[in-house]
Amino acid sequence: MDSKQETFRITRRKFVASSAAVLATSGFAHRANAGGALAGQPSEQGKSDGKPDRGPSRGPFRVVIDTDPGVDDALALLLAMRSPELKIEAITPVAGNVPLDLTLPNALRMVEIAGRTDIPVAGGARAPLMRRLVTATYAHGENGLGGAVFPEPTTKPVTTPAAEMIRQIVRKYPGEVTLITIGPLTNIATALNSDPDLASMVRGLVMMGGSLSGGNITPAAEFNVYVDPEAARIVFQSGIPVTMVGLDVTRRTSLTDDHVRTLEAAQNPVSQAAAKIGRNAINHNRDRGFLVGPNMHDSLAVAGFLDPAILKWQDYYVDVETTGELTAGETLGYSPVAGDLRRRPGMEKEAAATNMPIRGSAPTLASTRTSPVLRDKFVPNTKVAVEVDSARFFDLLIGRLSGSK
Ligand SMILES: [Ca+2]
Repeated sequence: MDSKQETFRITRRKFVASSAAVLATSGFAHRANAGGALAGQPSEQGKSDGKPDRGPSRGPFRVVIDTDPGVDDALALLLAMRSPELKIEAITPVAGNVPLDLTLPNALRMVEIAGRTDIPVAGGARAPLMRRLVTATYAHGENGLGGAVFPEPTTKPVTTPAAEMIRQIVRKYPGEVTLITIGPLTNIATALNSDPDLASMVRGLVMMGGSLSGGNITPAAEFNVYVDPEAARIVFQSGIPVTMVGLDVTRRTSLTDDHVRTLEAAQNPVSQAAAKIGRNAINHNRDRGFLVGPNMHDSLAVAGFLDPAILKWQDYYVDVETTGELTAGETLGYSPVAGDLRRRPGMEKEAAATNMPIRGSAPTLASTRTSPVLRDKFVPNTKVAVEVDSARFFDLLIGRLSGSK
C-alpha cells in the first residue's frame, strides 16, 4: 500500500487530528487533504495548479453502492458497472425515490442489463429510521425509472439484508471499502448502529445528498437527507470521512437531448437502456413543466469518485437539522472560509483552531439551558463539492454508457 492509499485508511481519531494539524499549518482548510473520502482523489483536491488532469485510471477500489433507483440512480449504477476502476462488492437498494418493492427490482434490472449479475444485490430498509417514507414519484415516475419499462428481473437478491451485508463487507476488508450512497442513508445508519466499530473500518463515504445552497424537496432540504435526516446525521457524525456531492453541484448537470441521441446511436444494451431511461425522464420533466433537468445527481457522485478532477472541494463541518418544523433534513455547513464567518487570509487557521464555535439555536424561554449551545470547535468532517466541470462529467458518463470510453 502506498502512502496515498494509507492516507485514506484513516480513523476518526486520525481524521480529526490530521484535520486540526493541517489547519494549524496550512491556513487554508479548503486546500487541506484532511479526510480524503474519495479513494481516487489527488492529494490536494480540486487544486487548480496547472498540472495535467489525472484521468480516471486508478483502482480498482472496493465499493458498496447504496441506492434507490431512481432515474439518475439507474444511470449511476450503469456507469459504475461499466467502470473497471470499481470492484463493486454489493448493491444495496433502499426505499427512497420509490418504495423498496420498486427500488430492489429496479436495481436487479440494472445488473441484468449490464451483464453484472455477479454483483450481489441485497434488499434494505423499507422505511426511514424514525419517519414515514416520502417518495419522489413526481420526479421519477410511478415505477422509479421515469416510466421506462423493462422486463421483470429473473435475478434474485441475496437473502442477507442490506445493513448486514454492508457490515460483513466492511469487516471483511477493513480500511478498504468506500460506501457510495445515492439514496437516503437508512441502510448505512442501520449498519453503523449495529456495530460500533464499523465506522472506523470504512475507508470513506461518497454521498449524493445534501446541499449548502437550498433544497429541492423543500426550500431547505435535499431529497435524500430529507427522507431520513436522522440517518444522515448518524453518518455525518460517525467519523467516516464523508465526501458530499450535493445539489450545489448536481443541479448543474442536466441531461440533454444530445446526450440521449449519443446513447441511442451506440449499439449496446447499456447505452440503449440508458437512452430509454434518459428519453423518458426528459419527456417526464417536460410534461411536468420543469425548465431544467433531469439532473444526473447520482451519476455525478460516481463520476466524481472515478475522476476527482470533475469536482472541486471545500472542507466543512456538516450537520443535519432533525427537529425543524419546515427545515428537517437541511444540511448546515460550518467553515471559517464561508458565509459571514469568513476571515482575512491568514486568520483562517487561527479562527478555525481556536475560536470558531459550532453553534446551535438560541435557547427558548422555556428551556433549562442558559446560554446558546456552543457544541464544539470547528473540525471539518466533510469535503463538500462546490464546483463542477459539467462537460468533463458528461464526457465520462456518456462515454462510459455508450461504450466509447
Ligand atoms: Ca438516488
